[in-house]
Amino acid sequence: MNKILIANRGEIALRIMRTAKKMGIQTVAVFSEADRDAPFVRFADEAVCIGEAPSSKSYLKAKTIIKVAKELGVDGIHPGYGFLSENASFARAVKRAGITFIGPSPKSIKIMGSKLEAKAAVKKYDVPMVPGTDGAVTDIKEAKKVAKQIGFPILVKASAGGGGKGMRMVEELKELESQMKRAISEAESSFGDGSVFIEKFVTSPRHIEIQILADQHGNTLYLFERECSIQRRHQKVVEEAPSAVLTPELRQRMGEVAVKVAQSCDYEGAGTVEFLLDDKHNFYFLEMNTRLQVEHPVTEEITGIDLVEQQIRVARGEELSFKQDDLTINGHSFELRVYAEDPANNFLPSIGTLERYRPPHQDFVRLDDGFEEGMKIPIYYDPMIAKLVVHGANREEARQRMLEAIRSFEIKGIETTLPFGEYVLEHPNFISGDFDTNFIKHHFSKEIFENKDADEMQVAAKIALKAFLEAKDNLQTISTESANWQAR
Ligand code: MV4
Repeated sequence: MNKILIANRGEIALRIMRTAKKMGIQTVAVFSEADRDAPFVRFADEAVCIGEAPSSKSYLKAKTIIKVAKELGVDGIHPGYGFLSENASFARAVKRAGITFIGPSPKSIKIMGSKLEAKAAVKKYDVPMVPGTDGAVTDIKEAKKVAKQIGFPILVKASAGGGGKGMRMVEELKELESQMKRAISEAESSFGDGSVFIEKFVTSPRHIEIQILADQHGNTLYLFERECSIQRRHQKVVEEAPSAVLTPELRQRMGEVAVKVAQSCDYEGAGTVEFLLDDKHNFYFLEMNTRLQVEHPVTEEITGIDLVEQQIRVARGEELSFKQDDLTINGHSFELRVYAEDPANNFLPSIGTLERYRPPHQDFVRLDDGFEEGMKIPIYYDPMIAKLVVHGANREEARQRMLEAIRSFEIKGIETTLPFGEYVLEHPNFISGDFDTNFIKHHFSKEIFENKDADEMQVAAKIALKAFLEAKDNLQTISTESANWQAR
């Protein structure tokens, strides 16, 4: 492979190009009009503008991208994450054009893109799954029967959904019919596939995912787990590896199950198998993501393996150069996603120019970013502006390094989630590792955030006062009161 095209933008385009260059591979960037001045465009050996800012007119234009690739004599396309990365037709079209798709086969993408096909594929591999229906449910009588058997609350999930899209919780029998109808019509309009299934609702799970790597010669390995429970409305905030709660035995069991999931669809390349882990340490297969994930750096930090390099090697047909027993966990890593969002304002996108952008310069810190001082953050794409990644000999050392990095990261001109990250990393439940996917729902309100420097009792008193005054429906008093209090 002499030249690869990166069908993506921002930090991930840069990150992929860095590895390509390290391997002596030429790089081609494709970019939209909004990204003309972006670092990834300059960093590439060649760059081609493929259209207007909206991704439907640029980063999602499969045909245009393949045409550019052919014209420039590209022999591999890396899709990054998002955009076309999990689009089986794109992977197929790339292959048909005589170009290597740096990722799994269209077949693997298709199977894992459908939760029901995924369940069917893993069926004979002894993979634990949440109690529920195997196939699509259309008949309300049958749905009621299943729901009664497994017990409420239940989730109605769209087969074509994922990452939280197309899910509905049903707490009692009398809501089931209307919720199911709604779920089906939503799935139909959002995904063009109205199939839904039912699962028991696991109340306070952790989200643990296993990184896997498979070559074309039948070798499939697991590169341990990432703990991704700290998320807000399905948007991950902090990830870490390893998880603070897995025992070596559980890690091995989950890793081996993840390998089986990958084998069930003849997977090749890098992939991620998602599990829910309940409070009794039962784990259940949720879905498989057939792409490089945003949070892959924490796995790289603890294993010392460059996942993009491995993706390229596997795509070239090479055999993996290490075995499961060669892999060990070295220390601990955290990733904080820095979003251009205002945590004090319901995480609304914060638009504007990076008037000042001075990342931390510190040992054991890796920053994957795609912007520079003076640049405008385009409103057309994901609001994530950087990934701050740290490594330490243990969890506490890594946590201290992350706090230090957050505090020395200077960003002016836009609001970011950096202070929110600091709040999370300092929270007693985060420090102890005692948290689940409800962490932010339970421990965060913008009142706490606005009063970050006050002690806990004071904050609690303020929240109580605010609730009391709101209940009295005395809005005038609230604003005056809280303003006075703040000033003291
Ligand atoms: C669940 C669940 C509880 N029980 N399934 C959300 C994203 C998608 N991958 C599946 N999701 C969930 N499925 C059952 N049977 C809870 C979630 C869930 C969740 C999962 C992972 C990380 C964060 C989450 C936040 C809310 C709900």
